[in-house]
Amino acid sequence: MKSTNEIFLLKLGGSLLTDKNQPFSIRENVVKSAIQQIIEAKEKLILIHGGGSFGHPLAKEYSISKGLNPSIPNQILGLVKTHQSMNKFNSYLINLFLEKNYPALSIQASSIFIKESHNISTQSIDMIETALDLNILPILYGDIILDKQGSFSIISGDQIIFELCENLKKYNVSKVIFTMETDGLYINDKFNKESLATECYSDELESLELANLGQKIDVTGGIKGKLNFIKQICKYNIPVQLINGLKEGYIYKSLKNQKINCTNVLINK
Ligand code: IP8
Repeated sequence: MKSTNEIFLLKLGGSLLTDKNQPFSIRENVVKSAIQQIIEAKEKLILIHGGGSFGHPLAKEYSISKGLNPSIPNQILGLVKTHQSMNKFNSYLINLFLEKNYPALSIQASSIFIKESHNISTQSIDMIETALDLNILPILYGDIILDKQGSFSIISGDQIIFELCENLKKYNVSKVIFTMETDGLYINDKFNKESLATECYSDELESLELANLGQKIDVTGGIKGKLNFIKQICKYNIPVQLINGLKEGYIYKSLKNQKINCTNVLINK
């Protein structure tokens, strides 16, 4: 049985919730089903969602992830527009929770995290933990991040998850769940056929021969970047599960630790 200070971190991928190739398009049924499953599971968690078609196209247009570049026209305006677009997407999700009388609280990564060169810091972990104490569901999302050295970039949902794993004090993360559009990681097996990696150890992640990496717009590193974060998360002894958010009931089952066809990343002992 889970102890009372254990939580899940659940990431709803932007490519899952939106049509990433069509700006500002929400896959309403997918979003509604995910929210329903989270409510039904009645587990303590922090929800993090990606940018999808609300974040990546704008961030790309203004080259936000590469930082301040005065030669890009209206880049600062593009920076705040990127944030506002994510804010709008996040409000859509928050409103769906509130319509179901479920207490979800939006927390803007751009307001609680700051970068200094390559280091990200936050003073707001107590606030997130106090929200959890009050049985509030904190929801964070991929966002812009300002850099003390007079620049900025993008903080992805995956990076936020890593920062939470690193900084949470009162709560232990029992599992990080990444939802995606496939059952998990597909590899080329020894017969050169694509097969699902149902279990792999964190130290094997880098050497996996991944099949079909996808071509969608992604300013935050795509699947390769994700694997890098997963490896870092595993260093905190936190198991990671990659699941298919399109399969009925999978989010609920994962939150209930029920068996599903997915990729489980195990900790090296
Ligand atoms: O989809 C990116 O977050 P991600 C957020 O988790 C923006 O990589 C603003 C592009």
